[in-house]
Order: sequence, then C-alpha cells, then structure tokens
Amino acid sequence: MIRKKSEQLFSEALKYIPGGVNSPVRAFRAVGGNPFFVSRAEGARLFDVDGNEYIDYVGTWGPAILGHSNPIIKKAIYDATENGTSFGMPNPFEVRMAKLICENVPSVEKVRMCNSGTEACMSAIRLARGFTKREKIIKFDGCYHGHADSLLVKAGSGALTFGNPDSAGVPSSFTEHTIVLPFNDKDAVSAAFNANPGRIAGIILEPVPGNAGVYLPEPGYLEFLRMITQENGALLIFDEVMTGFRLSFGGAQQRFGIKPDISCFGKIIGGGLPVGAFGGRAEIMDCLAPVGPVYQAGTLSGNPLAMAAGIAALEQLQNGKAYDRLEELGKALEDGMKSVVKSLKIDAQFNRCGSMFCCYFTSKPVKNLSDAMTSDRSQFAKFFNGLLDEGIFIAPSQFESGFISTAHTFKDIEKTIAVAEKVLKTII
Ligand code: KE4
Repeated sequence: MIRKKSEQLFSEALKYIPGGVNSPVRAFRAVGGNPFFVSRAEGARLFDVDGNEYIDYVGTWGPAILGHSNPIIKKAIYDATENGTSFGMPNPFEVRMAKLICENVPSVEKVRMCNSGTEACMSAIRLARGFTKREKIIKFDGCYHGHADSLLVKAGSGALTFGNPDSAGVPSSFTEHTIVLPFNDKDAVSAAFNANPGRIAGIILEPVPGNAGVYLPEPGYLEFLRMITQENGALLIFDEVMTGFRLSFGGAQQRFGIKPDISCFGKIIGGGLPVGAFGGRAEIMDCLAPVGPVYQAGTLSGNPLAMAAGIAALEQLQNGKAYDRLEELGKALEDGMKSVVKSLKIDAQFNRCGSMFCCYFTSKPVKNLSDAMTSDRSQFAKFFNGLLDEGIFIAPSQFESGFISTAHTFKDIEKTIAVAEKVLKTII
C-alpha cells in the first residue's frame, strides 16, 4: 500500500509532537513502520489520507461500538452545538446520562462524570482511600487503568508495549501503596490481605483484561474477589472503561453477575468524544466534594457535546439487540480464526469475550500476563503488517484488544479470516 501522504504528515508531526503521536500506542513502535493518518471514518472502515481503506478492528480503542460516523450520534452532536459547546454550569444532558448509567449498571446508585478513563480510575482510587481511610491498593499486572502515577505499575497497554510498565518520572513513594499481583491467582490475593490486615482500601481490576491482549477471569475468580474484599472491609473497583456497555448494556458486571463497590467508565459513554465517569453505592459516592471530603473536579466534566454523543450511543444500545449481533459476529470471527490456526497447525491462541478479541502467537493458553508474554511478538508484527497491507487494521500491539462493531458485516468477517489465512501461510 502507498502511504506517501501519511509519511509526509508523520515527518511533519515528528517536529512538533513527541513521537509524532498524541498517544504512544498509535506510533506503531511495536510492529514497525509508521502510522497512517486517517482522513475519514465510516461504519467499520477507516480511510487514510492516501485513500487506502481498512476494515477497522481498533474502533478508536473501544468507543466506536456502533461503527464510525454513526448518523444518530453525529446529529446529536450537531444539534447540541446549536446551543453552545461548554457552559461551566449543569446542563440537562448530564442528568440524562447519569440516569442512564444508574438505571442500567447494577451496582451504580450515583455517578460523577469526568473527561477520561485515567481520570475516572485515578478518582475512584482516591475515593476508595477516602471512604475506607486506608492507603493500599491492589492492582493486577497487565491491567491498565490509565496513566495516573500510582497506577503506572506493571501496567498494560502502551506501558507494556514499550516495556516500561513502571514509567520514568513516578517516584517510588507514589507507588509504595500499590500492591501488584498476578491476575487469576486467588492465593496471591489472600496472601496480600493476610500481610496487610486493615490496610487495603481496595482492589482495582479490569473484569476482562483488555490491555495485555484479552484474557478472561477464571470461573469463580470475580466472585472470590467480591467475597474477600467484603470480608476485609476493602472496596472492589471494576475498571469498566473498556468493558462498560461493551460486554453487555450493564457491562462486565452484568455479564458476570458481580456487583462491585465502584465502577469506572469511559470510551463508549462518550460516543467518541472525550469522556470518563465513575460511580457506585451512594454512601461511597457522597464522600465526593461538594458533599464529602474527597476532592475531584473538572472544567469540562459533563460537557454537553460529549453527553449528547454518549446519550445517543447508549440509547441505540439500550434494547440489547446490538449485543446479540456483536456476539454472532464475534463467534464467526473466533470460529474462523480457530479453524485456520488448526488447519495450518500454528502455535496461536485466539481469545474472545463478546466483541473483544486477541490473537496470541504461543502454544500456551493465555490466562494472565505471564502467559501473554510468551507470545512471539515478531510473529505478531508480521501478522499485523500482513493484514494491514491487505486492508485489515488490528491493534498495532500484541498487548491490546481488538473490537468488533455493529457496523461490521459477516462479509467483513469472512474477508478478515481469508486474509488472515493468506498472511499466516506466508509467515509460518
Ligand atoms: P483514557 O485515559 O485513555 O481515556 O482511559 C484509560 C483506560 C483506563 N482503563 C482501561 C481498561 C483502558 O483500556 C484505558 C485506555 N485504553 C487504551 C487502550 N488499551 C487507550 C488507548 C491509548 O492509550 O491510546
């Protein structure tokens, strides 16, 4: 594929933007080559500035569950701009959004809007510490909760991609209260509570980790975390920035039947505009300013355009039909990929939960970060570039999730499987 205009734009971008990108994972550092620049996105397609077309499985990292340029979301944004773009005072959209989340996410009685998933997770941690008056937080290696200092410890996503899961610039004193454990390991959690009696404020996790690829909680694991936090007076925090309204309209917590104490959101609830939110039991949320002593704020929190876009997205998802389609498309992709891997006798694992998926190049089933790390990343890079040259765009890192949208068709899935087979034949 010719990407001359993208190359020109990238060399210009490098003069003014670190790495030429505004978020590291876009830089293609893990897979080689340079990023393409998008001129337009429509449905399940991205179009770059050189006119190349891609079937898109990144979906702007999760928000585009209804595909790109969804007409109802776009109209909601246009209509909202008629009345201004930001008011600095409450607006009716914020109430509608809060109601939608509280009425449809099992554990959420009250919710606070913010502007990113990072803010949501950072604020949820502060709230858990304020509510319990304890300092320590348990997180799991490979899980990514945004780039707040205390959570950039053995983090996933771009931090893992670039091999700096413990970022520079974060003093050890900022992370001394962060306990990092392997995911899906009950004994490690029990040991941490035994070693820190009365000092753990909470556990934060991605209920289905999507920032080291995709792997699933073992049966009973989430129930165990719910029980052990309750037993120890600690809070269970589900980071549903990626899984919220993705794995069901009530998120992973509804899919798995678990009620966490605090939940974090982002991505889908903004309809593609900047957004974050965190919510939970009223007695916990009322510890937040201006009611309680835990401070949290944001100039653009509850922004009318982002709220209007998010409401338009959620209202299209609310009848649940989208999730049936996403499950059918996801199953078709999984079945096709698994049969290709089997017929070519390749060491590869295809993990999926609903419309989130990942292909690892390892013979080992992937159930946690250390399993994911056994994947052959040079194979992944060849797979990524082979697909890209054939017009299929998956995440440019082994340690990310792929996303299917309702705009994808079974024809797209068939094409993807056929191209994957062709590419795999050339790289094995
Ligand atoms: P943001 O601050 O990027 O809005 O959200 C941080 C975040 C928190 N929690 C989870 C589970 C997340 O997946 C994320 C962000 N996801 C990454 C993709 N894996 C965003 C992509 C990027 O960093 O450019």
